[in-house]
Amino acid sequence: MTKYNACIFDLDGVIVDTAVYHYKAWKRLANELGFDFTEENNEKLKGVSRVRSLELILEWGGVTKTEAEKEELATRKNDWYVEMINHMTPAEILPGAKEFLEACRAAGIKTALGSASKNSMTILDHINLTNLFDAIIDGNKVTNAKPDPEVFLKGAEALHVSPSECVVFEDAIAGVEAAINGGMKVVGIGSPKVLKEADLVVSGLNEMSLERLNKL
Ligand code: B16
Ligand code: MG
Repeated sequence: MTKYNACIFDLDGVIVDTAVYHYKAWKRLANELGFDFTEENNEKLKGVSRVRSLELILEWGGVTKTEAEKEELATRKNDWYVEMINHMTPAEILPGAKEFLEACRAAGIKTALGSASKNSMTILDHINLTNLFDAIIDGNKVTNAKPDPEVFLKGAEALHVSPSECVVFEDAIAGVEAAINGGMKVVGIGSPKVLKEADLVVSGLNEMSLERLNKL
């Protein structure tokens, strides 16, 4: 018997590191607009939606754009980003992610994806992990961004479980807050100094086991 019936996984920073591709594409856009974009600022965009990311970048660059221009800029960035993720392979799956997903499923624990990315399906297909998720809730299916719990609550609903039966895996502060706001347990992926509110923090899914899950 397992204590929890479902695990919901964020994508970027938990299953794969797509932040490097987001960074390259945003930097290229910022440079075309005449300013630079640092890796430090890129950190602040983890888990943040595409539109909100663009608004923050324009703010940092001291640039104002109309809604129509913003739409064009977001599309331009996304085209470069998609070009890069189209070359992703299963070798880019973060250590332990596939193994932990398989262990969950073998133990009868349902799995869902809960990501802000509208490109989630493209990424999962390229890394060959689509089949390990019972439900996929991505940026195309939600209207409220994390820390709103919508993405995780929709995940629980799709898996036919209550929030108290779920454990969320998240690398972003806003994502950890979203899980807590949804009444779910949460495992932070990253630094305990940053993800202070998580029930447990590990450096990657390679540090997770069903035993640790049951102790939450
Ligand atoms: P897209 P996650 C997030 O993924 C990324 O961390 C964030 O940097 C990105 O802006 C967001 O997805 C939207 O991505 O432009 O592909 O729709 O961490 O929620 O899996
Ligand atoms: Mg993330």
